[in-house]
Amino acid sequence: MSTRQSPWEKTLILSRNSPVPLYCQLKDILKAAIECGKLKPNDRLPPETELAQRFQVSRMTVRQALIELENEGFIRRRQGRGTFVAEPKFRQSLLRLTSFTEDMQARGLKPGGRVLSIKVILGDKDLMQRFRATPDERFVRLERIRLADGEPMALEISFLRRKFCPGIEEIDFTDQSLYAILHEQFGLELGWASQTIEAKLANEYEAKLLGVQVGSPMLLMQRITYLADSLTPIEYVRSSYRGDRYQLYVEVKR
Ligand code: 16G
Repeated sequence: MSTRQSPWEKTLILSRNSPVPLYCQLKDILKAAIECGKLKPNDRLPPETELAQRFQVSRMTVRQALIELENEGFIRRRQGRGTFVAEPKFRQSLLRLTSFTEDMQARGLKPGGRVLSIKVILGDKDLMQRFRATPDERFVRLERIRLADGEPMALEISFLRRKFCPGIEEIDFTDQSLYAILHEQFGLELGWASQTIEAKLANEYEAKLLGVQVGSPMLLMQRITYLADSLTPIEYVRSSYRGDRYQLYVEVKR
């Protein structure tokens, strides 16, 4: 363990006379160091005992500061390995009907996808209702992990109305864009979508696939996408995005 001080640590003075609690002061110092880039993504923070010593505070104070920083997504604890500065969050606009592939390309990242399963299903009551479909209609269920530069970002389960894209279950969706295939191979024009967003916690399955801790925050986005005729729903998707890596963005007018 090095005792050499990093540049961000030189001006660290916590004021004991301030009405601001010590853990808040410490949190603000670490947050400022992250925001101005003195502490970079994946930099390792010194252990709690060392921070406590350097700042002349108790371990409880350090722990409280770190818990808050973790809750706000600035740092990540990796079991047995220490505490690291988190990657900054991707900002996802809510205004346009874009695909994961387009979103990643717009950020200069390489989009990717690993297929977990793809199959045809029949007689699912929930889907029949969502699509206002008849009982004999078949759907294709596609489950994928979505990657950005090889890093897992989301788990996505898409349900498609097979009659609009017959045989789509034969396609290998590894690193392929669903929206591009719907357009290029099946001539489908997507028009608009309705979408809900809610908070959830990663379950064991999601945590394992996305490389996060069980119980870490997730954004569950559910989308029903309609064809350009405005009336025909074609896709229902449940996308579980990592809450530590995503931030939703919308501009509002008064
Ligand atoms: C996005 C969409 C999802 C769509 C997918 C297509 C959200 C919340 N979800 O992840 O509905 O199916 O993109 O991506 O935006 P692709 O064309 O890259 O396969």
